[in-house]
Amino acid sequence: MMAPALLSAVLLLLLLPAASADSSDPTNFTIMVTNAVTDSANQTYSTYVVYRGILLGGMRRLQDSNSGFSFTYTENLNYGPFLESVNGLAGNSEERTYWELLVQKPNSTVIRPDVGIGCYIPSANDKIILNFNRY
Ligand code: B12
Repeated sequence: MMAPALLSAVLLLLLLPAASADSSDPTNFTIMVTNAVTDSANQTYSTYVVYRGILLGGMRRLQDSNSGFSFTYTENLNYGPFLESVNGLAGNSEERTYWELLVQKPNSTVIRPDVGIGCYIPSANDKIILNFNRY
């Protein structure tokens, strides 16, 4: 029979690698900028968030790294950050254009999240699609 202290030490050693893989590895994903209005060329960037970090954080990190990616947002009282412009191109209510948030999952399905950039939590290998579109 194993002594309780030894048993605890063995259990801890078995559990530690799993715990650290969860919380200390960055979650890598890409951001693709597309334009359904003018059909201009797509641009793709790579960034990351910390464990369970929000998309907005990964976008800020990318902007701060001088990758050529830039964006602005406005603050909505109820829903938080509303993505206003990407790489100098802004949505416009008169022209009924906006930046749509889509996500291509690693299995290739594309979802349209029901939250914005301040609430969406990227998963590893997501392709975040910022798509200039009409409504
Ligand atoms: C119309 C609408 C839009 C229009 C708004 C433009 C316009 N001038 O009409 C457009 C098409 C741009 C839009 C876009 C999006 N929307 Co919308 N939208 C609505 C809807 C149907 C009505 C809003 C409204 O007119 N309210 C009445 C007016 C008087 O109140 P208001 O405060 O002035 O409304 C403003 C805000 O709602 C804001 N807004 C609209 N959507 C969103 C989303 C986010 C994240 C933010 C911060 C603000 C915001 O735009 C409105 C006009 O200025 C609501 C659902 C509902 N029935 O309420 C969803 C809703 C607000 N949208 C939602 C979402 C998720 C989005 C998108 C993220 C979808 C996507 N995946 O792309 C994008 C935003 C992306 C970005 N650029 O950040 C969610 C927000 C939930 C949440 N907790 O985040 C809602 C609740 C619908 C849902 N799925 O449940 N939306």
